[in-house]
Amino acid sequence: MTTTLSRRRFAALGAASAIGAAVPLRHAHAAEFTLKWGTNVPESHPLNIHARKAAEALKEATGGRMDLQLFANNQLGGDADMFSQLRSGALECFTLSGVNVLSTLLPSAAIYGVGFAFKDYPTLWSALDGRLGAHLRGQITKAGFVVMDRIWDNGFRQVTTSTRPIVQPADLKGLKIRVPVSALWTSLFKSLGAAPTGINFAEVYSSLQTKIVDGQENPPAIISAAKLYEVQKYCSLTNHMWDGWWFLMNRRVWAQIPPDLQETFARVINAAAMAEREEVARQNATLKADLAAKGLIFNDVDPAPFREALTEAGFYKEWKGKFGAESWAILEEATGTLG
Ligand code: X2X
Repeated sequence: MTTTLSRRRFAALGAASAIGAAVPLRHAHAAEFTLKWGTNVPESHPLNIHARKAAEALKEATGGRMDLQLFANNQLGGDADMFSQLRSGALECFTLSGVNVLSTLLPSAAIYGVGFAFKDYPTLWSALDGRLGAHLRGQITKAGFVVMDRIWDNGFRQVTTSTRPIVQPADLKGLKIRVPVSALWTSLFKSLGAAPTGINFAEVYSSLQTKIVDGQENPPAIISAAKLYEVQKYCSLTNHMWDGWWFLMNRRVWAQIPPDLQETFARVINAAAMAEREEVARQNATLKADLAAKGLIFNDVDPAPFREALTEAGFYKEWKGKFGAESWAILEEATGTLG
């Protein structure tokens, strides 16, 4: 079988060079490197749209030597499952939140998710494509993973509920709200007086539907892709934190890939991340009208009293202590003084 394939490949090469054309080898043989990529959001989310485009671009750029197979929407299991598959090598690539699962192994990865830290995208991207991002990727690398340079955009997060709009911190009091499985997220909402429960994204729709929780928080692109408007009534524009996905690979898998292909891979993935950021920004700007038409009731939120409530609850002080003075200083270099 192998002989037949390589002979065919040889013949194809000969034919192509004889007519001086680009080698149309892409589908003539199986890929040398087949990599599975798991994501935790529905197919229609820009993360998956651009993941599929990246897979095409990679096939093209490597003449079919690399095949990236997307498993979107928690097909391989929830975040915790995919993370352990990544660590064992059963899953080669996983885009995951630094604040969510990654922080269960590497607590310092959560730092960009500190409540109300970033005020807008320009501040955020200059930090994550700059010194803060480099600092975090250094820690992720030390923890044993390969991480691509560009973080993918999930977005600024908004609180949705089935019960009431959130205008003041007092409106969060006692609210049963789903948060990702993460100490920082739980602490943020506890400090604001809510009753948070850590649940993997795979179970969010059903836990809202069955009223295990009354609220959740995510950016518009996810509220839309996961159809959370079907089980939620209010969307309060709290912008309480930003989150994104680092593209992580299993280190042993990466080490088997020759340097030229590694370089092509990184170039294609990072370019796709930049295109995904543009698409998410576009959606987050235009989706409000669309979601309102589907029945979600929106309200604006002044972040100042929320920030004050967090300061009073000792939230910033506690997390500065946990992350350490050095990392906190790098964060504040971008955000200004917190707390
Ligand atoms: O779990 C979530 O809410 C999600 C999809 O936004 C994350 O990946 C953190």
